Amino acid sequence: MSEALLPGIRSPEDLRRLPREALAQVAEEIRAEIVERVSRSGGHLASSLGAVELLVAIHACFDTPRDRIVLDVGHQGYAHKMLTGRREGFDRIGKAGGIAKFLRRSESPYDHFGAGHAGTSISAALGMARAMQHQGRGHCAIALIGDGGMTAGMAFEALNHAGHLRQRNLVVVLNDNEMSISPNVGALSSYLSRKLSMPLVRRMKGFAREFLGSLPGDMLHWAHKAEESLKVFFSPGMLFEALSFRYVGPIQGNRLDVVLETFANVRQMVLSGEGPILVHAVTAKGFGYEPAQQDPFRYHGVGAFEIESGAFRPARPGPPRYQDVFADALIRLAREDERIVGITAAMADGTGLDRFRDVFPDRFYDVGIAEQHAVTFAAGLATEGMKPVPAIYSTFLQRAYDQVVHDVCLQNLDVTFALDRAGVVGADGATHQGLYDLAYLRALPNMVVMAPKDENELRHMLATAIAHPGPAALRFPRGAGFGVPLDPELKAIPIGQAELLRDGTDAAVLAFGTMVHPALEAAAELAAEGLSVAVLNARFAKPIDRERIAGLARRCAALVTVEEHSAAGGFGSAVLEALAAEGLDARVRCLGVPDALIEHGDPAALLAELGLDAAGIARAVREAVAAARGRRA
Ligand SMILES: Cc1ncc(C[n+]2csc(CCOP(=O)(O)OP(=O)(O)O)c2C)c(N)n1
Repeated sequence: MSEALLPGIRSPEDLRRLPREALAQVAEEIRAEIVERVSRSGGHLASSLGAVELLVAIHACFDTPRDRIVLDVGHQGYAHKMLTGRREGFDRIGKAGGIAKFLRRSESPYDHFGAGHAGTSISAALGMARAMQHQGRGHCAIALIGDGGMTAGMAFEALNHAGHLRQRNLVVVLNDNEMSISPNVGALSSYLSRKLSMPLVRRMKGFAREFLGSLPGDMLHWAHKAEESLKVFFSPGMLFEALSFRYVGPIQGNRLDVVLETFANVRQMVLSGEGPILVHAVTAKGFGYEPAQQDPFRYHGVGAFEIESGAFRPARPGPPRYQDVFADALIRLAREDERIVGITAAMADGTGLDRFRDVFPDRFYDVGIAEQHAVTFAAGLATEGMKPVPAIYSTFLQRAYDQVVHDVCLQNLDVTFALDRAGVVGADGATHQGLYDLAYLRALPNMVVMAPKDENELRHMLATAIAHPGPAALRFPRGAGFGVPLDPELKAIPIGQAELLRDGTDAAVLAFGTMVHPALEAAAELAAEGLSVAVLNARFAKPIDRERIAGLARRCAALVTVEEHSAAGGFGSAVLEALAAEGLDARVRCLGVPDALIEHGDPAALLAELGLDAAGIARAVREAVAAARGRRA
């Protein structure tokens, strides 16, 4: 290969200065660099590899950043990051102080819209396109969305609206690789692939062209029209044309010559007011790196690996992950109760529900990236006496809030929400932190909200939530448990009952979920200093164990609440409300996450920085006791 070109590209302007023939080399260099850097630091590999040509071509053909590019989720955007001056940042992607794994407006003037959650790109791009129209600017907005992202309700809502507006300066690029994280689901996805794979379609199109081409000259105009209609009828375009989009495709999205030509034409179409346009690009997830292309599911999000063989570093043996303990407990309960069904919104692997699917394929539902539908679908199942368990990350349930309120809680339906990744998530950063679920669930009528102190209690809480006849949510963190022994039997815990793990008289730590074990450590440390500190495993954030908490408030000079959640509206707030209702004038310090964005970084380091570890809890108790003694003196 001739001299490397990528180091000379600091922005898309540099890319556009290169001759077209050089762009294939740029794409190759980007691909090699993605593989090389991700092999060291981890990240979203397969999606980013599949989108290299699309991103090179979009930046080469459009006038970015004046033309806006909006990436759905942002996980496929490494080529975009490399073309926009962030190559060096890859050494610290997802690490403290480094660049984000997703998109952030604060990171680059080329990230026009922050992303991390799927399905938002078309709405945002439509808003931008509309704003440009209002302001008399002649540029366009381009949304790049995967076929997985397209299963989100929002994407359809946006297509519907864009078609209604006939938004001339909007381009939607559908990156169709038939994969979400696992194989994509849904009628749209099968429609697209069915249409594409029909051999008849290909033959019909060829035949039509020949036949119509042989017609006399004055019929040529009609011939073209007829060919267009036939093409649209037999291609996936019919659907999008019905929504008032001009359909371009299907094109081979990993053929750089093809995508360059297509986007150059599309830009001309936009300039002559022919939008909205949908470009249907068929790509291969993991393209160009054999192991990822062979197994795109395994290489969706990866840790470090060896480039030559594709082999991952062997996982260090350790305690089981919460998600696996959850799934195994659910399988066990489902064996005894046929009413139990598992639901995931495109996260079968992440939530552990793939294990459930293997045992109960008929009682497992992957609804696509459609959290809202997942919740109301669960509500519908519950009305007929089933016991649905939607397993959804804390951060993604945010999208289905009205469904939780209106469809589940107001009707007091028997739905068990398993909220995985609740707490600080680490490398995925601000968009994925599970820090708000207590606040948004605690306010709801009929809802029970709990969190286990460890993986063993998680199993009992799952049994509790499923036995409870109304809505219940249990939140648990990402990653491995504590390695505690697992009880042979699963027992329901009385709703609202906390557990006093250690008695004390100087102070009490009211700990919630993941903070219980650090609180016990802190109490042991403080005992060595002569302080007698009680530790309560609160278990429930709604209803809280008012009686026990009031008792501790009466006995101890200082109370400290601690939770891996936003301090505003969380468990500590519930304690303050309860004490106020009891008329108790207790001194309470609430430890939690402050009202600020929590960025990516190592979870343990982040928690320590936030004072949410044994040392931080001990410090807070010392201060609280000193303040209380000062007050008494
Ligand atoms: C609302 C929401 N739910 C779930 C996810 C988790 N997630 C991240 S990427 C992804 C799959 C996206 O598939 P697709 O859009 O087809 O892109 P591809 O990776 O195939 O290129 C999912 C489910 C998310 N980011 N947002």
